[in-house]
Amino acid sequence: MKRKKVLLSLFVTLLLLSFITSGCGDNQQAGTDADNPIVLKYAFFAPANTFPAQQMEKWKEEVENRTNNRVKVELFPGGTILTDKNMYDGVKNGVVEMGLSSTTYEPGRFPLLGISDLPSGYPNATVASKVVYDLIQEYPPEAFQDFKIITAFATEPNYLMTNFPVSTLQGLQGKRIRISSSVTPVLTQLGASPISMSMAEVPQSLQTGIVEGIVTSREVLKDLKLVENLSYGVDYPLSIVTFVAVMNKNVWDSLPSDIQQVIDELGQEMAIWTGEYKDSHVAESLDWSKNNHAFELIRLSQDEIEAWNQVLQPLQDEYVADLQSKGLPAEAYQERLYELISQYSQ
Ligand code: 3IO
Repeated sequence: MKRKKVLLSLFVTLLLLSFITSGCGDNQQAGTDADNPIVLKYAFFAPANTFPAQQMEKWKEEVENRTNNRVKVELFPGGTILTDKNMYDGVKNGVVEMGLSSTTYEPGRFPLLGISDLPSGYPNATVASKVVYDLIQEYPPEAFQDFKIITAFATEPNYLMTNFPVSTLQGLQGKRIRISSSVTPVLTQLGASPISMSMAEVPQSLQTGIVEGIVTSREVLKDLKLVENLSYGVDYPLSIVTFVAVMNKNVWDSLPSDIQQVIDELGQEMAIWTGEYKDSHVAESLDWSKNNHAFELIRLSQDEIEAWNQVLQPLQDEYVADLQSKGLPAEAYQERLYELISQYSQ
């Protein structure tokens, strides 16, 4: 009797063991070969044909190639999983492994980045992206402490685009103009009524007349067909918008070190690639908009340029002084900003 019982329990144990080991076979460590890749879901708030989403496609291609497909990247642009409102929190909470959003959309959360977003004389998106990428490495934002920063880049300096012609400050007073939220003081200084919203909401707001114009980079005239509601631009460079792509920290820590190395190598490369893509795309969009939609870029008179300079000039210094008085290294950051702009503009 007793012997039968022992045999039975031995049999049950062996059966369990075989279940467990076969289970292990299916769960073989991901990332060791292309048949069992590490899957990274990567989300963004705006449509797939916009430049930040094109950056994601390029990153996916490079990471998959350079890891021999041991990593598989799944892209979710268009706000399908996370929007600009919950992107970074969603990544932190593990809704997706990676997310791309704009620090400029979140006033107060990234105080030092707010300095480099204000008008600083960037010649184009390539220089702005290189500068912002370096600043983020040198001054890692506290709000990203629990994230791995994957890459960062920026727009070209943004321009005012409207459905009515603007050639003076006077003509802008009280107009409802969309801008991204951290840089609304730019429009307040110019005398307009700023309305902040995500780029994802811009097309409809223009169509329904909620706003009469926008401040942003000019590739969206073509990519989002905004030229259908915007006939004029003012040829005066304003603030930039900064983007940072992040990965969940636990996911990052779990990656094999050679895969981490591939991703780290791509950080600055992607900043440069995106800046260059963006600049060529802006040129193409402007040509297309002028030729197909009679879009007009208005040059300000010298007197007007001086008037615009005068109202905008104090903005950055005042903001820096405020942050400095709160104990942040704002002056050092600002100094480094101009050093990097001049270094990368050569
Ligand atoms: C942007 C955001 C999403 C898709 C395309 C885009 N082009 C420029 C931006 C930055 C932005 O939101 C802004 O306020 O200029």
